[in-house]
Amino acid sequence: MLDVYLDPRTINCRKVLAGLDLTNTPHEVKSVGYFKGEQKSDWFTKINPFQTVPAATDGDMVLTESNAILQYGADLAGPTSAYPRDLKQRANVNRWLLWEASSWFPSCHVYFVEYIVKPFMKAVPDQAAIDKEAPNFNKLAKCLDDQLGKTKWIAGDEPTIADIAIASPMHLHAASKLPLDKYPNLKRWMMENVEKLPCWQKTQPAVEKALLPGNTNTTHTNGTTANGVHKAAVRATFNYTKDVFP
Ligand SMILES: N[C@@H](CCC(=O)N[C@@H](CS)C(=O)NCC(=O)O)C(=O)O
Repeated sequence: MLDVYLDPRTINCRKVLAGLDLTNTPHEVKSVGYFKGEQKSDWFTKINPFQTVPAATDGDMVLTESNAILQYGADLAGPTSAYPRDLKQRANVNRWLLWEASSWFPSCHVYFVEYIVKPFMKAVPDQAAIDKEAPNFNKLAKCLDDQLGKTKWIAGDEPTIADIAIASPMHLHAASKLPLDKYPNLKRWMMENVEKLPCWQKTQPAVEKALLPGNTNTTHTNGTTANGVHKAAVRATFNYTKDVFP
């Protein structure tokens, strides 16, 4: 059995949950409380010395990297159009997965940190950081937009794990203020394709509840929220900018 260690409220964990659902991969979720810093705990460090979520195990094999977990999960599940077995089609999906991890995630993440994480931490977004990243973001978004002008999904006529991977860093695109209006094909793909997928829809509420200001996550009188997070503890332990960009 594939065990996946994750917190459904983070980008790369949400990616794994949605992607394993797209490929119908049987798996069991083991909770790691990211907002409590459990990814740095002794028990989890033994599984993933990098101290990041997600991670996965299958017997004595340990996998890190969300995209590697999606590739392995899809192969476990059996033939699926979400991760084609034809070598050329698969190579095309793989190159988008690598591009997402190396280029797209880091660029979207600047917007995510400035417009979501910082307000969440009661800090002020840094316009200079956005201005610095904008040319790179626009270059990458234009390439995506061109591709999505040619194909309905990133790698052809069917959704693949590359679509889930590329959509994940954009998952709160309105609140992140990603400038999508300039990229109609990219915006259409995100809002009319990806956001209509059941696997995507199922994984959205946890993210919104945890991260959006004015969210529906009610705080109880003892300070804990509906999903069990103590808001003061969140502010004390969750320093995304420091932890992710030390
Ligand atoms: N490239 C890795 C990135 C994993 C990663 O950085 N995960 C974040 C949460 S989305 C994390 O655990 N960061 C460690 C921390 O903030 O302490 C993947 O795709 O799995």
